[in-house]
Amino acid sequence: MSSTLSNTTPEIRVTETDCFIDGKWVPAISGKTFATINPATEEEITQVAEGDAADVDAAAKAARDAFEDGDWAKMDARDRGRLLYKLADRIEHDIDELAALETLDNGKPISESRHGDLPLVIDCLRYYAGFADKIHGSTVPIRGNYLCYTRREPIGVAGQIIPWNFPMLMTAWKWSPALAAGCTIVMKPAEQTPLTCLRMARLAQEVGFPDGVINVVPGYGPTAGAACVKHPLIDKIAFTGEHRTAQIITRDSADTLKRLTFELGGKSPNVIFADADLDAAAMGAYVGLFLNQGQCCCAGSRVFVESSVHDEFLEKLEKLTRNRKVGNPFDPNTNQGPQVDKAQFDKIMSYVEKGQNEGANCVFGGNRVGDKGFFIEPTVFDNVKDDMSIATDEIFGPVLSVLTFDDKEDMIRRANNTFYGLAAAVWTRDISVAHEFARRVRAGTIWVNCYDVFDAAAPFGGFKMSGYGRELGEEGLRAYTENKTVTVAL
Ligand code: TXE
Repeated sequence: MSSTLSNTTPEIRVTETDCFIDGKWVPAISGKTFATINPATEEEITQVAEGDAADVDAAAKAARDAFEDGDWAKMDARDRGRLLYKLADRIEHDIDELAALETLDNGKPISESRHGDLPLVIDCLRYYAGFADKIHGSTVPIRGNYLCYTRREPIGVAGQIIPWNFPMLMTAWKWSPALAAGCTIVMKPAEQTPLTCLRMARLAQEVGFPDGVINVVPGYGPTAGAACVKHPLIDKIAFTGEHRTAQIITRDSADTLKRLTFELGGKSPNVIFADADLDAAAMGAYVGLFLNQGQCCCAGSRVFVESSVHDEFLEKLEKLTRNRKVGNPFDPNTNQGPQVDKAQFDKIMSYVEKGQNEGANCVFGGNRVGDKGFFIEPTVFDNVKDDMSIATDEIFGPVLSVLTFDDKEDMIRRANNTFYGLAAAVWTRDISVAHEFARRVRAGTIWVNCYDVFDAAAPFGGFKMSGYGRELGEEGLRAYTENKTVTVAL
């Protein structure tokens, strides 16, 4: 591992810091603001409007009006799709600037925001743009002399609450299906990373989305977020974040019986059989955990290796980890930037300590990098046991746990021995073992001989405490629609 902390941050234009409500950029009604921090330097980037219940109320009313009445309600589905295509084109035009803004606010390496996140953002918008005029109902052959048909209608006003790990991509995952379906939006971006979501709202305004269709209220979860969850004019909450927050949202939404979709955390097993291509598997374990500083809901944080190839595998993994460049996220050669904030940094370091105290063997990393910015060495623990906290809890940082197995049955039982069920992967040349694993492991996504392969067309979401509902694909679109049955006497 090497580090490049000495490089400086380039000049980046930060122009959107207010709430965006009903097509206007407005300060929070309370006049309050909060700081968003550059995690690489710990310096304030700018102050941002701190919206709360009053701002959410204004946003919800604007979204309701836009949904019930006005240009959006009257717009043909195909024209909604055209607006989504235009937004995708506009983002593509500004891709370098948007990638830099994302890296500034979140800390992820510029190579990832420019060549990973942003292309997926654009792809997602285009995928759903094409769906806007293909949302069909069906005719239903009921008894008697009737014509019966169904209509897929937009669910209404969608409240969308997103985390900080993929700020623009989560915005795209939420906006694209909602807008294609004809919903309007009140979005609450994460308090750590509000800037790219606000810029996307500016671009949406510039390409012609009518006022009130997209509203963004930056602020904190228990105030602005909770206000979205409780607001009677909001029909649905789509949330990505921690399962404990989802439990609060479930309770808070009971009075208004909101439709809920949740994409939550994970402790995903990444299983390597002795017959696997070990170079590919080591790379899959390395990328599957360290991508985005380990801040991925689907991170392969439990790497199970068949005992007979443990030493060979570990050697390959260590070699990859040793070459990982940690440092200034604006250096195009950097592989790993800082964690998003001090709270996450402290949480991760406490797990490193727990791993050591519980008897796991730290074979690589385990320390802070430098003394400014929230940088942590890529860390590998070997000899991890199933009941250690580093093997049970979501760490959400660059801490990889290696466990061993000898028996397939036992491994599948252990892979499933978690209350999460977001993703899992298996590395083997045996097609039967691969498909058996895919069938028996209870997770929303299974990767075979690959990891972190995402596509706007492939549904994503969790079993068990990793959430419910799916994002992306046709299922992601359906989550923004209601089914209406119409029966006509003939
Ligand atoms: O999550 P929160 P945090 C996990 C990860 C991480 C931990 C804590 O393990 O270490 O969660 O991160 C808003 N009503 N994941 O604290 O609190 C909040 O403002 C309504 C997994 O950031 O869930 C933010 O916009 N909203 C994960 C969003 O919820 C509320 C991604 C997420 O914040 C709220 C992030 C409330 N009462 C963290 N409280 C993943 N699945 O990808 C907070 N929020």
